[in-house]
Amino acid sequence: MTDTESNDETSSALDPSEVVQRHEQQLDDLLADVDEPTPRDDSPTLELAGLELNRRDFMKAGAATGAMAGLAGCSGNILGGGGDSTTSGSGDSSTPDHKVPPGEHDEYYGFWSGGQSGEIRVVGIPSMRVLMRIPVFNTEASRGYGYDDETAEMLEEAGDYTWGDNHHPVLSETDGDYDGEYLWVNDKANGRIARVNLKYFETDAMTDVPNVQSIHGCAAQSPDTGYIFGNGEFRVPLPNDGRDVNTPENYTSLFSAVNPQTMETEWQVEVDGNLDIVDTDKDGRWAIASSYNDEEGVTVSEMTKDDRDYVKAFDVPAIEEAVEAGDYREINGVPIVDGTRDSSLNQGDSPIVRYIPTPKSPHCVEVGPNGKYAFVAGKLSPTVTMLDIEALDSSSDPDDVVAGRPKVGLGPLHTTFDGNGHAYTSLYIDSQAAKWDIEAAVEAEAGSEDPIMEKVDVHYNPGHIQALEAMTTDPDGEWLVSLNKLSKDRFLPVGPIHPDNDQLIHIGQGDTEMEVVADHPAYPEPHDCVFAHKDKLDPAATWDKEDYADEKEFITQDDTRIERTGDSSVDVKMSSMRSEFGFKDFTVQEGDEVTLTVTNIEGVRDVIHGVAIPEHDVHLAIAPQDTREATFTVDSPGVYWIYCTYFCSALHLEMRSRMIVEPSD
Ligand code: RUQ
Ligand code: CUA
Repeated sequence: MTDTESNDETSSALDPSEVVQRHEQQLDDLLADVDEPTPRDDSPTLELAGLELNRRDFMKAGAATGAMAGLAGCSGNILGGGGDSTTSGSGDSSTPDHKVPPGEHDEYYGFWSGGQSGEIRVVGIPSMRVLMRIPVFNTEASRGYGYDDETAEMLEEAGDYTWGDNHHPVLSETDGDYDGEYLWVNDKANGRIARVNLKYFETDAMTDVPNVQSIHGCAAQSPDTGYIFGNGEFRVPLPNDGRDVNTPENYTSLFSAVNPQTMETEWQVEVDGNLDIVDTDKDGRWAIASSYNDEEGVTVSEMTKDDRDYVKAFDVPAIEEAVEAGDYREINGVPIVDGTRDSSLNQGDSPIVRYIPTPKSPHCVEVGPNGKYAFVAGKLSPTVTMLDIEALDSSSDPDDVVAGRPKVGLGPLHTTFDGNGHAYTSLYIDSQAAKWDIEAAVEAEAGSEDPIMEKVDVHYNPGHIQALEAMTTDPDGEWLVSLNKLSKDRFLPVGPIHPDNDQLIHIGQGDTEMEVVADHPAYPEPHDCVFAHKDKLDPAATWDKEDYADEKEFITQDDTRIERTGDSSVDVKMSSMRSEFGFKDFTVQEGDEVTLTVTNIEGVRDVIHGVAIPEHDVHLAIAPQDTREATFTVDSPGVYWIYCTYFCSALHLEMRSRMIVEPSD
């Protein structure tokens, strides 16, 4: 144990019920001075016969015990919530069918971050069908990702980690609307940002952001994707090279601005506290980041000691000016501007970073569709603090920046929007989605529940909540997804690791009652999602070989050849088509390093050929008109049947070639 750990933070040999008690106690202490929102007359209640439970008690423990889990099983009825099966039989005839008939397409693309799986998932909305998984920080054999030379090198150059923890997918914008070109996502585990090319639905770039350990919040600068912003969450010594290891007060959190094209980090800003989530206003001047642990502690009790933490509003042009003027220090090749409270750049009327106090260890920031307010959900405070973005510039008193503070319920984490002036906030502790009126919240007293219009139960413990195109200036309403961290009893039991539960909720244009219409088990642990109408994307049906002409040769049947490039290196280049490879066989020598280049010369959509070489850990997946390469060493003499792994025709099984490895003498 180091002397920075305190004894009350460690738990030795607690039995499971003590763990629950300890957690409850910890939350009770934290929430002691937080009033539970009074239930509305029409809101669901948990007053069951003989059971004196309120929702807060019930959900706070995450229904950890068997009895509670059993109770939760009835909650679809008891709590008056939506569907208690995969799809609810709605009584409300205004709710459209979310099912999409066979052969028909969904209206929206949903891009889900895949959490610890490191991937992006493409989900059709409203059907919630998973259409594709795009590997990002993970390797994925079915797409050959991390197996062909190009993607393997990209992963290697970005730190050579085998996994990532992706949280916040963001779409590229032109003129404030999705242009369907790229998606970026952060890696909380290793401080990386990756880019997915939406022509090919494939990760095409990745950067290991210097000087940070963890990137959490990730946002594209509106309206034209000027930067990708990344929040360094964990405070670490700067640089983290062994200095200051035992002086946490010297650790630092950095806000990073990454060039979306080159993926280089252009500048960073050092701040107090640790950064959490970030969004930008609609014209790109302000990047607004939430922050917890402004106490700069290293234990739970230290991190939650104060009632306030400080949102950091970064004045992007002012920071650019400071960089331009040489007002920075450079570490690991990146200009770092001092944005801490005491920085000379933060004195006077136009600080480069504004610090705005908000209660209490808040979690998210989302900027609403008209760009007027940023919504900061309180997490340990039952409120959402609305910041008036215009006042960031005009007012010197941070309190004047606060435009409203409705009391929404317990554990507010994220907020989303329809196009008609309503906000929807996820309540982690209450396991609910709260709908409220934005302008009514500006009018109301701070802490008022009057702006709350409706609450619906979700199952259980939601994190992000997203409505269609809610992050644009023109949200589409209609559907909202609640990404619930826990599913407990909602699905057939599959052992102790449960799926998450992404629930589809009908919201209409904000004029109808919310209705949970579908449960959707999700592989752990999606964090967030973002939606784009299908007309805003234009994915390629086959590869355009011009797109890789500078990097790889397109190999036709006629170009199929083998070339010795050195004493123990050889290039094998061949075509593939139904149902043969360019070579029926080829011969290499024991000890050779083989670079195999294979082109799929087909032009027909959806005819993919795979190239597997048994016992050599080689797998390529090659879409029509694409070319992939794999480099490997042949150490064992013998015959190896190269085969196609995609069932491409009736002669697929016969689509083979032989690699003959001759023994060296
Ligand atoms: S986080 S559940 Cu987006 Cu990483 Cu809020
Ligand atoms: Cu080509 Cu199977």
